[in-house]
Amino acid sequence: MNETFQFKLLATDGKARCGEISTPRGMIRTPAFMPVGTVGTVKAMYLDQVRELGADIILGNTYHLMLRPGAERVARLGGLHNLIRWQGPILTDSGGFQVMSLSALRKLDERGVTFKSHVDGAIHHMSPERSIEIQGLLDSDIQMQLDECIALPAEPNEIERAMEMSLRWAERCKLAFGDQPGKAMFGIVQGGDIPKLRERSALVLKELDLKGYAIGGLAVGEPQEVMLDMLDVTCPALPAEKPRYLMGVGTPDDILKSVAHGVDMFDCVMPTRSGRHGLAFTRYGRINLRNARHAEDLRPLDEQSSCPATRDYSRAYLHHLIRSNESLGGMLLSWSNLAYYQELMADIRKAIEEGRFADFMAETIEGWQRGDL
Ligand code: PRF
Repeated sequence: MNETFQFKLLATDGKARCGEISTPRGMIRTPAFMPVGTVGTVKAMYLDQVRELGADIILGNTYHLMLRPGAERVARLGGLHNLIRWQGPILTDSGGFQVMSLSALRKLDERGVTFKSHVDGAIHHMSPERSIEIQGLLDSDIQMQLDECIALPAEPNEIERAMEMSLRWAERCKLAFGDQPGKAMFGIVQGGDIPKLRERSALVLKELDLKGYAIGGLAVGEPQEVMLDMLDVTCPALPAEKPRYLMGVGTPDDILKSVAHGVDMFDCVMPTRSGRHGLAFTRYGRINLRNARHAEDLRPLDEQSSCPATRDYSRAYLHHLIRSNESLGGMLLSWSNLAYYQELMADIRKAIEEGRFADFMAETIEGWQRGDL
């Protein structure tokens, strides 16, 4: 097993890239989709299932885990991997993004972010250094810098201020992280929907010579076209030999198109959260199982799938479970959706390796549009 963190590009096809990140805890095949395990569980899934579907890495959240069960407690319990029984690599988000979206009372300035816990109302302060310390206590393999993400639309001044502060925080996080050969700390490109700011953010982070780069501040209210335009200016400004991670994205369509622009890693609650709400992602596009038209439909979601949830259960039964608020409904649809996402990533990697990514993308989108009826 490799004792250092390394990224190897295996093939490119247009701007799309296929590669491998090796870590002491295992290999991550890219383009990769990382299922979200916010509080130390990929909701409604057994981690054995998650692994079996082909996920090489999962994501955890600093914000949630620091509040409950607490970072120091996780460390005493032997680290996050041992606690949750996931032996592969884990990436943790730094906390700032979740503080801003989940905490009712919060204040952010140069020193970091102060906020009121949504669990017990206690006041917490998180500096860039403390975020890295917490991610270390969790024993996270890929740690993220603390950053400030601005929702769009926003004033250019505000976007620039947050981007510049995020750059200063990147430097502080790099220093706090130090030299850990088997682990990585990623910087996060910000800059909203302004190309010049995106370029500057990427260039300054590039000079910090980090082991990987995330692209943040996208999929926060802007049209998909704007997100893809920002990838167009950001990706070429980042070093080709380092992995690129588009945070919090997205739908299968977002993922496919972002791969075409040069992105290597993704995470999103979409497959699990939508699954719990009755929405299935399939080769035929989205199917809303709450809809009455499925009440007497004995067909499975996709008879050709290798996932039992997708292949063996009738739409009528899934409809009934979702309408009855039964936990099994959310479990089966989370399973089916994560299977679809992982299958999509495997197909994407294969298409890039075989130099037919553009054709694969066109066929896949056509399949979603054609539907199954
Ligand atoms: N920053 C961090 N986490 C994030 C984002 C960000 O900008 C996003 C934006 N899509 C999702 N998660 N730290």
